[in-house]
Amino acid sequence: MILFGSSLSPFVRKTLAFISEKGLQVEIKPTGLGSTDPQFREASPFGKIPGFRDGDFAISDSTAIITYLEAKYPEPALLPLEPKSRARTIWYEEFADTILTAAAGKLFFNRVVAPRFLGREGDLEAADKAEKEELPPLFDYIEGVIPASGHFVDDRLTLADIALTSPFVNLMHVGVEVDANSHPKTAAFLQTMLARPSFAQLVSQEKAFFGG
Ligand SMILES: N[C@@H](CCC(=O)N[C@@H](CS)C(=O)NCC(=O)O)C(=O)O
Repeated sequence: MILFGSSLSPFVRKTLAFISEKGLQVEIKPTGLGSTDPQFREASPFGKIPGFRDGDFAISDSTAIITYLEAKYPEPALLPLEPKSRARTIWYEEFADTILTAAAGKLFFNRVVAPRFLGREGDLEAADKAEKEELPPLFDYIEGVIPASGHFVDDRLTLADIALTSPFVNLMHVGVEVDANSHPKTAAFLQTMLARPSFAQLVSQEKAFFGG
């Protein structure tokens, strides 16, 4: 199996952590934004990362890749079968992928991606505004819904936990940490998740990349 992308993308990181939690191996083909590599574009026609290939099957989109892998390798089950649990897992994944990543992405894109990878200044005002206005209600929402078990669905590890952790790594790279005083359950959740080998390895590689 081949995954095209870079774990600096929250979508790629989510997919890689999922693959690791499944106990699967994947070859990572480092692929940046805008890559025209024909192999990558065959998997990802609109050039978004991650792209994926398994033999003659190629597809893009983190959710599509994860759906394929969960169906092909059902154990350990990371996407519950019970209808309500399954729907909740997908809700948290969607919340993480769209609402949380949309806000976190404004910080990461403008403070990191634009200056470091695109050679231009980011919109720092937009980043500051997202940090002050968009993130706080999202952190409050997460703190309010996290169960005592520290797992979002079924009191065990699911895709929901993996998806919710990933964008926080991008926030970490721009110096935004969850305050353990105001959001203790979220801070504890992230500490536990980031200590799992599935995330710890990726995060240490990313920190090394940023010279940390
Ligand atoms: N829904 C997609 C989103 C993928 C995505 O937007 N990736 C970004 C990087 S974080 C990207 O490739 N952007 C480049 C572009 O939009 O051209 C997924 O879950 O994989």
